[in-house]
Amino acid sequence: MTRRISLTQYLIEQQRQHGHIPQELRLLIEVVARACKRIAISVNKGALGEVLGTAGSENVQGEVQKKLDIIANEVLIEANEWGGHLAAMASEEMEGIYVVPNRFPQGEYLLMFDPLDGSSNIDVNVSIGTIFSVLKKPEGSAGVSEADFLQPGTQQAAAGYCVYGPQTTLVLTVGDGVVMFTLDREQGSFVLTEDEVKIPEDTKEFAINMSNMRHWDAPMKRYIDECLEGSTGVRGKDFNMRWIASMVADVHRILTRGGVFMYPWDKREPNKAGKLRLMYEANPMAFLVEQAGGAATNARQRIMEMQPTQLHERVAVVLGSKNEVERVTAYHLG
Ligand code: AHM
Ligand code: MG
Repeated sequence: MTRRISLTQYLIEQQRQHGHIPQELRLLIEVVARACKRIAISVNKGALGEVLGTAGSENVQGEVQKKLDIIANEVLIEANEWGGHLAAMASEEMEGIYVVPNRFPQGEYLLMFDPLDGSSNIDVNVSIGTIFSVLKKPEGSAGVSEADFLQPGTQQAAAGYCVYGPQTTLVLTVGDGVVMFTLDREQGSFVLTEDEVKIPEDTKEFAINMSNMRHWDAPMKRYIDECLEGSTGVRGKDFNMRWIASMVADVHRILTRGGVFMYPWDKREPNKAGKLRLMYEANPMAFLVEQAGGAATNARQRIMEMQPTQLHERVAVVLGSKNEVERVTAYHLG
């Protein structure tokens, strides 16, 4: 019989044998995984659980909140606030940071999340997910404030996502490669199903919302035009396209078989750097992708080296197979 390793076992081994993660971080990741299991249950119930549709409110980014956005946010906060491993949390669905209430012990970590990424796919039964990023509170700072969160992605202690699709899969990095765990519903536990995830350096598959093409800048348009020319053009090969409109699902495909994902700056809202959020979407995905041998830039510089200035800061995103990300970035710099 093949030996199956659970998430708990994997984390304990990381803690004990490899000294990669302190006990507090292990606990934190386990709690996030447990919250994801609860979110998966709500997602799976769908209309039967009366969780579909809009909640009748807007988040800080002016986006209409779905019922599941709010449910997932509450599940993550409730699960994480009492364990003693966190100082504060921040979420796409909350304007300010959520400081762990005084009645609970305070820990050293900061947790950021997009509770339900790909919200537009909730009601149509297409893959969605939870994205999370873990930072350590800067040493010597008394209390906790929003400024403590404004650290570059290189400082992340752990990052991951859980994709709710045909399978529920938790993908994780603690800075020692990328591992994938599939939820075993009968056992109720996450089981290691992919070790040493690697993104091929080359690809013939790109992911971008083509309907925005007329709003892109010239280097972005050049890259896609060349892909579309196929084997008769400068690239000398045919490309395939996928766009799920759930970053988690698109990144999951790229971690599985390669590809390049792009949500570039565009002229629709020229004052915004991009659509996606740096702290709880781009940074955790960049960490995973780099740990799997890929690359992640904002079309000009490495995403993980960007110094954030705001919690809900936006960023252009180009990530995935290394050689394609380098090409897109070179076109922008050139
Ligand atoms: P969300 O966090 O509100 O769900 O928005 C982020 C999502 C990404 O998952 C996805 O890549 C993108 O928005 C899709 O945007 P668009 O509908 O413009 O194609
Ligand atoms: Mg999102």
